[in-house]
Amino acid sequence: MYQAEKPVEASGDVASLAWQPTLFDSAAPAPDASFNTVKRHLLDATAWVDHAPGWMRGADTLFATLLETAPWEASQQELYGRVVDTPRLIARWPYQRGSVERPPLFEQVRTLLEQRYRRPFNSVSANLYRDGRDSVAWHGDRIPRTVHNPLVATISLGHSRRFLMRPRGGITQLSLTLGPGDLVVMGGTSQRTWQHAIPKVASAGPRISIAVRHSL
Ligand SMILES: O=C(O)CCC(=O)C(=O)O
Repeated sequence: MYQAEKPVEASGDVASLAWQPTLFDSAAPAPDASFNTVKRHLLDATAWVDHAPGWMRGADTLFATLLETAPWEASQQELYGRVVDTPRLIARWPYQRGSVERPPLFEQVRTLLEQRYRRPFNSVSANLYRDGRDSVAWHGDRIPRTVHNPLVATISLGHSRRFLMRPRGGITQLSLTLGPGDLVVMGGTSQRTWQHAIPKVASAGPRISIAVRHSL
């Protein structure tokens, strides 16, 4: 289905996206080291998802910073033999790319996740869903088979969107509404035997998800 995404020149001024911060969240970004709000959803005997609502304090501030400073790129992908635009922008912070500095907060997030889940979280990227037409189709993250049961964490910023999970090729079994600051961690066999998606919707403001993965 999906082939590798190929970067193309980013178009459009992302900083001008219609963005209405919530009234109460102008705090400095800070993840919740206590993980107090986390709730585990057991998908089956081998796969699970943790959801911690509001885990990242200051989500609106972080949203505004990333919107302006992240290295957003448009890309294209081959879908059923046709080259189409990927319906979202993606920013990557590879270790070896000296010109793009990772925001220091990412290191704090990584440390907290590694302490809690006892696994390395060694890659970070972000998705920008500009409006309700942007989405991510059903997929499991493509992580080398050498990584046993990879963990994938996402932090949601900006407007709320629905996050769906289904057994590979099956019907939706979990639907979470992800609001600003929510943390999701998918674990066990969830990337191998389950799929996840952010479906298109008739209307939505911009949303960013930061994805932190055990992928090397
Ligand atoms: O935006 C999200 O919450 C999910 C992102 C995702 O599925 C991905 O980056 O592979």
